[in-house]
Amino acid sequence: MGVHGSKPHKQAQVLMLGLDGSGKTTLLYKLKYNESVVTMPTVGFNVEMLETQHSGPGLTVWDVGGQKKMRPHWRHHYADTAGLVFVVDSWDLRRLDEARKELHQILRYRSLRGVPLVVLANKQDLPGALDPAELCLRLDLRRVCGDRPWFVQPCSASTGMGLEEGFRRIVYLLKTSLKQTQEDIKEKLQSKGFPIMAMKPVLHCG
Ligand SMILES: Nc1nc2c(ncn2[C@@H]2O[C@H](COP(=O)(O)OP(=O)(O)O)[C@@H](O)[C@H]2O)c(=O)[nH]1
Ligand SMILES: [Mg+2]
Repeated sequence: MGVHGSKPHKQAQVLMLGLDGSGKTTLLYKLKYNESVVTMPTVGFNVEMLETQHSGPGLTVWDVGGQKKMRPHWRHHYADTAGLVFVVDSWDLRRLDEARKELHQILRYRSLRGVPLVVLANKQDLPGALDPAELCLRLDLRRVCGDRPWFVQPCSASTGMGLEEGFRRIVYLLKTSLKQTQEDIKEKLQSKGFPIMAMKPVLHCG
């Protein structure tokens, strides 16, 4: 992952959101080029393609500006989103409540129903950063996620720790939720008396 080059066969859109300053742009470029970049507040968005291993879907990752005035634009990206990554500054306890409210609002959108979520508990290199279990409680994730597939990944965009794992996790959740959807469709068809033939997977995963 993180290697740029030939375009992978299938692309899945991953929307990366989070408050301004949580580290979205830093982590995107750390992951893509293994470079620490000096960031400016993102106005608009950055978009990068990431390849994954074993013929999994490639990821098109949208890093959308997180300043308050940019947040109303987040929803324009929801319709095409296969996976959500929400980045949190685990060290900045003063803004956790704001992060929780924004995340809960996102998850209420109809078009994002059931879309897998990975919360990146960023800035773990800073002393006093909340660990994933604490963050999970503070963001009230268990309740708000319901039966949506989700995971909290500790990481540091500065050192690179946990970044690949976080994006591998979203690929894993995408694959499993796709399988689940196919199972649900099969079950529904069967219950309506339709004969079941081998279903063609929508997305071929490795
Ligand atoms: N210590 C530390 N600083 C980070 C980390 N990730 C981002 N930052 C810093 O946090 C600030 C905001 O980062 P940026 O990527 O612009 O946040 P964005 O607004 O979410 O895109 C910058 O000064 C980054 O250098 C991290 O994991 N650890
Ligand atoms: Mg940014």
